[in-house]
Amino acid sequence: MAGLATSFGSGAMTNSIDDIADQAEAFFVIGTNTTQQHPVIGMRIRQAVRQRGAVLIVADPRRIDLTDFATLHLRHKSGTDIALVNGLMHIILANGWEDKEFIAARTEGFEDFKALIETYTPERAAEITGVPVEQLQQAAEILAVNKPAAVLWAMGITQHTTGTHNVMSLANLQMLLGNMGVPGGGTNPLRGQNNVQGACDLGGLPNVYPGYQKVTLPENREKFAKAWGVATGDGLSDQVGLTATEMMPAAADGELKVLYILGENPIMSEPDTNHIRHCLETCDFILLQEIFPSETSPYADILLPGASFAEKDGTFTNTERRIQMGRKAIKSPGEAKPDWWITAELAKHVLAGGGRQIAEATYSGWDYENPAQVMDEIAALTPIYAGVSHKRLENGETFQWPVKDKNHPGTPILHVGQFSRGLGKFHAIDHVPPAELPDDEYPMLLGTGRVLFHWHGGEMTRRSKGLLEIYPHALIEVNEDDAAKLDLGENKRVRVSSRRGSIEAEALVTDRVPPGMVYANFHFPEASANELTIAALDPIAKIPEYKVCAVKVEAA
Ligand SMILES: Nc1nc2c(c(=O)[nH]1)N[C@H]1C(S)=C(S)[C@@H](COP(=O)(O)OP(=O)(O)OC[C@H]3O[C@@H](n4cnc5c(=O)[nH]c(N)nc54)[C@H](O)[C@@H]3O)O[C@H]1N2
Ligand SMILES: Nc1nc2c(c(=O)[nH]1)N[C@H]1C(S)=C(S)[C@@H](COP(=O)(O)OP(=O)(O)OC[C@H]3O[C@@H](n4cnc5c(=O)[nH]c(N)nc54)[C@H](O)[C@@H]3O)O[C@H]1N2
Ligand SMILES: [Mo]
Repeated sequence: MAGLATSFGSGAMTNSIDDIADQAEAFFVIGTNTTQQHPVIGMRIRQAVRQRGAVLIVADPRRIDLTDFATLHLRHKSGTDIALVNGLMHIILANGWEDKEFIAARTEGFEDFKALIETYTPERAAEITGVPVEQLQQAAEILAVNKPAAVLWAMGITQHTTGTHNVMSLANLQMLLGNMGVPGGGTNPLRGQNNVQGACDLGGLPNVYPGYQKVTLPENREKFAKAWGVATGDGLSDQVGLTATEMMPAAADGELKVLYILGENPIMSEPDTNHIRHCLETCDFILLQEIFPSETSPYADILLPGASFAEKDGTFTNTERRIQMGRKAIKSPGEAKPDWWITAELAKHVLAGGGRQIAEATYSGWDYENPAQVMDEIAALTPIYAGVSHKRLENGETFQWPVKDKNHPGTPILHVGQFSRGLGKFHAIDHVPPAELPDDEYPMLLGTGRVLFHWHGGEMTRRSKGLLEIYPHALIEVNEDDAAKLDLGENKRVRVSSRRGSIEAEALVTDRVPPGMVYANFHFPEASANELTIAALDPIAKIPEYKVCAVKVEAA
């Protein structure tokens, strides 16, 4: 789901956690609830502010915990990040605060970009975002004075129909300020799942082979066909495949007949649950590989038991591109097997069933004995992982990709001296409103996300007694003014409805959300935010607009 392609190639942090934490003079934290969702990084930011006086700007519609440590909280309306950042860049340019040397030497497309930015006067930006002009001025000045500044973001930026453009705007900002390729700066998407970075790196995306090698390039297809023993003529497809969010409607249309779902719980995590139920019911055959029976299992024809992280060896690649060893600590229950083993067995059976054989292959042909062999194959075919082996990791080495060869130490900062595409490109990006905004019928804005105590669909965390004691059921954040208007009374139950569905839960009456906004999570099946969300997708990354839709809120 992640894997946002930016103008810098892959969607990865350009810098390391250490160098940002130790060397950023300022942090621009936009759309990441860092202390709750990336607590280690959140703690490092708090320390940088408290212990060495780093300046923190938070841009978030909600008053998240980090705002207590911030010099400035820009509380813009959800879905107006482009207008916000364009407004800041307008002020930077108007004052001559841009890094002229960096722009001349390292970038292109500046003139077109500048022409668009000129139209985002502070007044216009304030009008769209709801942030006062004085705060925009103050934020621009903080970024101009405090160099380097690191920009950090997460799902508050990407989960929009303008997600890719939101990211490009932040890249524009960092190039304008000359904050790229230096310690303490950079564009830093905080990746979510422990190994989402690794999954994207190794081809868990519909358009690339491992290491972001495009499937549309004939030389890449040839290389992998040869290595994998795909018979000539058979060939590897030159077509870009479907994203998870495109597969669901394709299943409902009958275009897609079989779904192999591995480590995902779409009934809880995909947008518009009613629609997802329909998609899964329509699909001919569903194979689900899980560590628990989940809300999705009733839709599966076959459930394959996977071994959990603690029951297998392998690597995780974390948010700062760091490749780390995970080791088997306990035995798997029952018949559970590591995912790599199940997938390899499945592949062998599919090949045999189709009467096909693997031609002479440079690599295994699925006969792996252990995950170290899988990594050897990865290294041989994936330039950014070329120097990675379990042996090096077992010897205590630790590295961030690209790791160019067996002696290469890895790469803590990307784009030092040069961007991967040569010159960094400025993009002229206009504000476009979210797909569905409040109206008379559904007058409030719903945002969705997570809480510290639970993990996504809650399959894992709802099995923990301790966590359930602290956070036993869904809570929906409702502003104090709205709660008073709704006359919620003692039991504080609310019904929240959208054009797609309806949920009932207890309200958390708070000033964390502004008036007119409610915030729900998707940790509990009896009141999951995704009953309400809209399956409107970013046209480039195909990520859903989880962060904005229109709802009506009533006392229940
Ligand atoms: N405890 C816990 N930790 C997790 C996870 C979990 O489920 N539980 N999940 C992991 C995963 S996979 C991910 S992707 C990350 C997600 O980490 P985050 O993205 O930090 O978490 P979210 O709660 O989705 O939302 C982030 C913030 O975006 C803000 N926001 C909403 N709309 C907008 C907007 O229009 N603009 C801006 N600028 N901000 C907006 C929200 O108020 C919220 O504070 O967390 C990871 N860490
Ligand atoms: N409304 C709303 N919806 C969202 C989001 C949001 O902010 N708002 N965020 C989105 C984001 S960023 C994400 S990442 C998704 C996450 O959505 P999912 O990926 O669906 O959620 P998870 O709970 O992380 O993982 C799914 C399942 O994997 C299983 N599992 C765990 N370990 C293993 C393993 O080793 N092997 C196998 N085979 N299975 C395993 C777990 O039991 C769990 O049921 O949710 C998305 N959905
Ligand atoms: Mo995520």
